[in-house]
Amino acid sequence: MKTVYTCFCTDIIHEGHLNIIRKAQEYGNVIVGVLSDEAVIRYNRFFTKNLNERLEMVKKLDGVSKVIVQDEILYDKVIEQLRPDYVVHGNNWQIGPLNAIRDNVVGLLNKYGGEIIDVPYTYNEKIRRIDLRMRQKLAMPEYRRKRLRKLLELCPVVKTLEVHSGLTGLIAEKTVVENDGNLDQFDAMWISSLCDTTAKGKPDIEVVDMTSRFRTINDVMEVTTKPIIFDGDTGGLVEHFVYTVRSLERMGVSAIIVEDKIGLKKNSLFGTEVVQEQDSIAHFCEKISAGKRVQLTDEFMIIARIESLILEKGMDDALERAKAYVEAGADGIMIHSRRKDPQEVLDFCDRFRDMDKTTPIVAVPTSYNSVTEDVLQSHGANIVIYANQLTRSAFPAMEQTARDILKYHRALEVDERLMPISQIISLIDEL
Ligand code: SPV
Ligand code: MG
Repeated sequence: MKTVYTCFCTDIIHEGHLNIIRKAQEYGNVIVGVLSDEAVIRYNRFFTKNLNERLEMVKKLDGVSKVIVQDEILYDKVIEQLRPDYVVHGNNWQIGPLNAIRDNVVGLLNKYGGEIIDVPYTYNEKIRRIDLRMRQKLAMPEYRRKRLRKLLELCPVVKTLEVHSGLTGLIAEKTVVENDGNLDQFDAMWISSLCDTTAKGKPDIEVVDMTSRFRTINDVMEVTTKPIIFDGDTGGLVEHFVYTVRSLERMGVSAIIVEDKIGLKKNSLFGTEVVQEQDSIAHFCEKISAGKRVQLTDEFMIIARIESLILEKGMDDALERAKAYVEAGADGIMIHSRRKDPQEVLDFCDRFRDMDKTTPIVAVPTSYNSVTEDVLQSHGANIVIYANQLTRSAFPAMEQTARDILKYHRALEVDERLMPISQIISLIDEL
């Protein structure tokens, strides 16, 4: 009897999957791989069922002789282990980023004469609705909120992109790339105070009130499923901060990052060029503890952001604060720097890890952008935030277009660098 392998990356079985199994049965004994959480998060949406539930779901299907876990997107391990005569998959993997996986399978099967069977992909209105429903479930607060903690367990580094609108949210949500034969996507979204206020044409000085910031969150949440890290600036008065924590947690935000500045906060990238005051350790600890006290779930995170390096108060001050903030209940530490050289951030990470092996570290490599995620991770960073690059790339493009329309008195000259509307609207899901 020949062996047929197919991998299911799903938490719901529909006629498309049954069709694959029927087809596979024509070739031999059917083994189904169930893709692990670690693997799926690099190119698809999260699952709403855990691995055991997914394994049970597939075991119940008629025509399946064995179920295994496939814990990598690429098939090297699983094909070496099973040496299937055939690998069956929907032909949707012949196009787009999934084609990299197909190429990987073709290469592996060619080594010993295995064959690939591309089954016409079943996609109809019913399946579209099922898929949409699963996505919308993931957007619900109870599914979304806990996902950042889950990602911290699953990912070597949680890749986070700045978003400030529904459209930028969709870019963070849907961008998947193939790179060196592997697939990748962002894990989480950062609602930056800089970019949120810039999009509203206002300075980054806490002048845009929380109600307005929450509207941005809501716009993003309406169209995405990925977890959200909210830039809470200084958090304001302790008496106000507790309300912010409660609201964010209820909305399904996963974390707030609050910085240890007080009074009129300015953007950190100005450093000491403007007057900015750092909070006392005792008062900032009080703020963290107050936030932790009002939190209702174990899922929400309050991450303390240390401005000592920005304000040139030195490494020892940064480390002393990190220790105190964790003791006050902080679920993570963000260390910020405006140097071009990543060394001071890496030194902080090393020294913090000497005293604390587990508290997540967040890094924002805006000015020290030569550092890679791998290097940050090797020094103990867990979350990397690309805090403003979407805004900074969109602004010059829009400004140039405005200039050129004025210059030519028509839009023809700018047209070739514009995305067709049909492509933009293909990003947007219809209910
Ligand atoms: C933001 O994105 O608003 C931040 C990061 O707080 S930074 O602008 O570098 O201060
Ligand atoms: Mg900010």
